[in-house]
Amino acid sequence: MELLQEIAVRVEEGRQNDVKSLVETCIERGISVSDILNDGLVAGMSSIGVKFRENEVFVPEVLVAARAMKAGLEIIKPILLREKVQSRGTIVMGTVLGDLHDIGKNIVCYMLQGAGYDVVDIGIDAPGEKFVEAAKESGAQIIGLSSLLTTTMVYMKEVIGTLRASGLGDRVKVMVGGAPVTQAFADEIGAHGYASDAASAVDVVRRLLGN
Ligand code: B1M
Repeated sequence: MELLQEIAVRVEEGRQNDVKSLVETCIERGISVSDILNDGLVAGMSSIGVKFRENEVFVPEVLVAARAMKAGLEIIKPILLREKVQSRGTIVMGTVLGDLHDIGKNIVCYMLQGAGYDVVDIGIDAPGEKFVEAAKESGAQIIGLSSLLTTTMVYMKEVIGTLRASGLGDRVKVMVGGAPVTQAFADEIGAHGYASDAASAVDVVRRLLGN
């Protein structure tokens, strides 16, 4: 099997040691880090993302694959930064105030990183000001809000209000997601995008950024 294709398969299988040594072999053989990223690591993560959306695999497999992808990413990251391979954009991601659920949010972060975006993960229980501050510092184009509770999803609207009040409202778009969140709710609170799962989140970001 071709090396890059094998990386994709091993990412899907969650075999992080294999991914690491394959990535190292690719680097030794002079394969470009963009190819390793796009045709190996990202290809594997995209494939697992589609299977996850279609209920062919479940959360544990996605987390293990994400870890394997991250292990490979860590090796190429310094070279990527040196080579200044252009990031496709920056997204601030967090779980809103009062909410401690982060498994889904973390998967969304991994998928976005796997798709070539920079992600600033501000964690859980995050107030609106923290999203705004992180967006200012990082120059993010998108803020991603996750919520798993019907009691905390209402806070998303407040975050959008805080963003508008900060003056960043014109430049920074808002994507929302999480089990109780729907497209209708996203429209109601004025979010720019809604994604029901991690693979769709990547599609939404691509649409919002036009890349
Ligand atoms: Co909680 N919990 N929980 N819980 N918990 C739920 C969400 C619940 C549905 C369980 C139930 O009652 N059936 C219920 C919510 C009810 C409701 O509001 N309608 C609930 C409750 C009530 C609570 C507590 C209040 C329980 C209590 O203490 N009495 C409490 C609240 C704590 C708090 O947040 N303040 C609580 C606590 C916890 C734990 C800490 C024990 C733990 C969280 C651990 C952690 O996250 N580190 C936990 C868990 C694990 C769950 C369940 C079992 C699983 C959630 C999960 O990780 N799913 C959940 C029941 C369930 O969903 N079956 C439940 C897997 C994950 C991959 O899916 O998070 O949906 P999900 O993410 C998906 C999509 O939603 C989407 O992509 C992800 C990947 O495809 N997505 C986005 C998510 N964020 C996105 C953002 C995007 C785009 C897409 O763009 C920005």
